[in-house]
Amino acid sequence: MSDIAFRFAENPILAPKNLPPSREGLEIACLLNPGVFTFEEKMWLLIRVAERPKQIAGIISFPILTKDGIEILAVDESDPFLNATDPRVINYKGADYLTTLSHLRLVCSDDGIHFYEPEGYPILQGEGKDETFGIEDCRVALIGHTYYLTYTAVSAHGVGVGLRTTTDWKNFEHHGMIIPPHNKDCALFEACINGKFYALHRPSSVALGGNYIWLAESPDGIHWGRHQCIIKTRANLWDSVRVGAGAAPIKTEAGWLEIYHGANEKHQYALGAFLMDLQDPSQVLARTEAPIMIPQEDYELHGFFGEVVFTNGHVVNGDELTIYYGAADEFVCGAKFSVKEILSALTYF
Ligand code: MAN
Repeated sequence: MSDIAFRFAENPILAPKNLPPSREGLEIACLLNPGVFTFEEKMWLLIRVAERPKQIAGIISFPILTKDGIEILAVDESDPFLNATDPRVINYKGADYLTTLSHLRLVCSDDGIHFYEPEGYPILQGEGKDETFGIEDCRVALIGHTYYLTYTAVSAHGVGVGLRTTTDWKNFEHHGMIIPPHNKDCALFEACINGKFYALHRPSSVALGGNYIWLAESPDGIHWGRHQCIIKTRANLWDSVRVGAGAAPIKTEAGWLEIYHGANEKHQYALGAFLMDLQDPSQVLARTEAPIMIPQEDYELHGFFGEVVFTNGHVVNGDELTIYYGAADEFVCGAKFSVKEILSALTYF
């Protein structure tokens, strides 16, 4: 099976070995799922950097943030109270922990392919009691002159959506958790519609309902209401178990085009697209049946968590859509699409 993505020949463009860990004693396990924006005529990525302590044979150790800094928890691999079958999450004595602690790191580039860490910009770390297991998968939306950062805030309280805003990438205003657990994959529209802000987000439901994409409205981009479920999983298809929004919807003449990820029972992550009405985005007009991108390259099939392509950042230049994506939960990669080709792959309802 092939797809309609044109992957960068240089992929992966960033791997864990390309960045230094944020502090001594930690190693970078994964670089993944960057937010993307342009600023001062450069292309920028806000990368999720997932770190863990250097592992010692027979012991599983993982970091959490406390108000005094990083604390390392260590459990013997043979401990009967430990379940470590998923490389991303462990369960110990009935409580879930992440095996890695993620922060967000800025890198920039002149050509969109070769990225470096600029001097004088901060690392974005989890802060406060709702971010003790880290912050992840940040979408960046430019609304007016302000960048809105919507990211996954993780702690023992659950997984919710945090918001910070900035205009200069050096000073950040913290708005706390804007959508409480369990919720992630929050992408803001980059324009108001009839005076209102809009966002896509993804609550997770264990019993009734499912991992569906919802739309919300806001008067100010901070307080959200009028939530409506707009995209569900589809039985027996590539997006049968969970779906979640990518980056900000792309405004086209046909409607708001959203690139989203879907996963099946085998936790294989692929990308698809759907189209919302320009004036009333709660009206979904069309959706792709087949994925527009599936894991197929070695760096997408094999890594920290294989068979994953996941995007939450892109730039649009006329018909050219450049997505940056996490491959196998370990590498940052790039791919180009034709917006027209995605639009013609849609099936209208
Ligand atoms: C899932 C995966 C992980 C992530 C956690 C918390 O288990 O997406 O990569 O760290 O959720 O968001």
